[in-house]
Amino acid sequence: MTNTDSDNSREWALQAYALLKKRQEEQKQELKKQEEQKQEEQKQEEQKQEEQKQELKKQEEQKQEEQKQELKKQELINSEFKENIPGPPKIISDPELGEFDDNFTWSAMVLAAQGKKINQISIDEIDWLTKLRRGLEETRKGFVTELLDKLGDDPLTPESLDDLETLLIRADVGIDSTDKVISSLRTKLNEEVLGGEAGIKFLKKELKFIIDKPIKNSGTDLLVPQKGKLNVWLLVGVNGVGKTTTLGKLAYLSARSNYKTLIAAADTFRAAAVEQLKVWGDRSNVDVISNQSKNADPAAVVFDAINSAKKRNVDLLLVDTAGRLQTKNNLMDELAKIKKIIDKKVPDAIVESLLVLDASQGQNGLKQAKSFAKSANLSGAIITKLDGTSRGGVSLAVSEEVNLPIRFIGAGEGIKDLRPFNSYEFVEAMLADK
Ligand SMILES: Nc1nc2c(ncn2[C@@H]2O[C@H](COP(=O)(O)OP(=O)(O)OP(=O)(O)O)[C@@H](O)[C@H]2O)c(=O)[nH]1
Ligand SMILES: [Mg+2]
Repeated sequence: MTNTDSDNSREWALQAYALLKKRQEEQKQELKKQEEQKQEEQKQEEQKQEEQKQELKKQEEQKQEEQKQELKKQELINSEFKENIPGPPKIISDPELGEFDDNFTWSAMVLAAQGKKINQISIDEIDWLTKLRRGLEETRKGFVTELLDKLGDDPLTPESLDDLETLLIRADVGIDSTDKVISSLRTKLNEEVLGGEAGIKFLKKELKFIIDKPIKNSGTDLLVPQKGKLNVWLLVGVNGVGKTTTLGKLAYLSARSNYKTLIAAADTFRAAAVEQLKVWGDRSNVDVISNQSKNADPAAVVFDAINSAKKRNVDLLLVDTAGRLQTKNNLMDELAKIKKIIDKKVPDAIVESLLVLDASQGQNGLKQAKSFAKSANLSGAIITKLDGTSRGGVSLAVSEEVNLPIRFIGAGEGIKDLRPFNSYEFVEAMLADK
């Protein structure tokens, strides 16, 4: 090998090395590039994954947001619905505590006699009993006062029984009830001597017995809506006796006792009836279902009211009915139609047909009761306008001759002037000695 060869060889080797180096370098670069590319791809992949993750997260968040919105919407709907559900009645101020007078003492004693403790007595109760006692003053005047005057402290005699008979009839107690009471007294007199006070005590017991009989027969001492069922109370009676007013007071009493209450304005005969009811509904925060169109069918109003009552889980649906129609037959047909709708739509509803009677109509009221009882399948009576009438005794005639349990009594035009009937309080107020 010549130098030149060797020089050439060296040169070649150098070149080869250089080439290899270059190649290696290139390979390295390539590898680096690949690596970088790989990293880049990986990065991109990671980024993509990240993006996907973000996207998924976003979607998830969006979904959650949508769900939240939906929930909010639902809550809003619910709250709107709740707003539509009759709420508690507006606060109606408590009556002021009056003087410590005769009315107060009498009322407190009546409550105590029924087992009430001092800390259980409310101003409302005192106020009511005072009203009842005052209301029955006229009935009492022509009766107890005269009786006590006649009797004095002397024992009862057969003659004083004749006087008592006349007084009872005059107070509209009715012939049947009067006969019953007088004959019991007569029997009693045959057994023992009765002084004036003992006579009054015995009389109270007898009157209470007469009033209590239909109540006991009905199996329910106090009429209240049954929870978990739809209770429908129809208020029926001739015009002007106080159906709508009584319904307003009942709506207040019911809402105040936490029953979900609704009113059906089924008196479509009298144009102003719906407005009158709405005023009462507003006072007690109870909704009124009505149909303002002319000649609306009362049964159709009841149909709508039942649908509404079911939707809102109502406990008590109060139905106002017309008192005057073209004929009495129309009135009875209409009531029958309303009842049919109720039976068909809610067969398990508890239906009460309550006859509203104006005490001041005396014997006329009794006639109405008899005629309604024949055709309207009544389950109870409500006596109104006991304030300021001398005919409160008609309550006894209704119990004895029509066999209707008295469920509520009204003694005034105010929202609180209606109470569940309490025979003890009624008889005590009717025969209070002052
Ligand atoms: N003093 C007194 N007035 C009452 C009582 N209840 C109702 N009234 C009055 O009696 C009048 C007639 O009452 P409404 O409730 O409209 O009688 P209604 O039976 O619905 O009458 P119609 O719808 O025409 O059949 C109104 O002026 C009432 O304020 C009560 O207990 N005492
Ligand atoms: Mg009315």
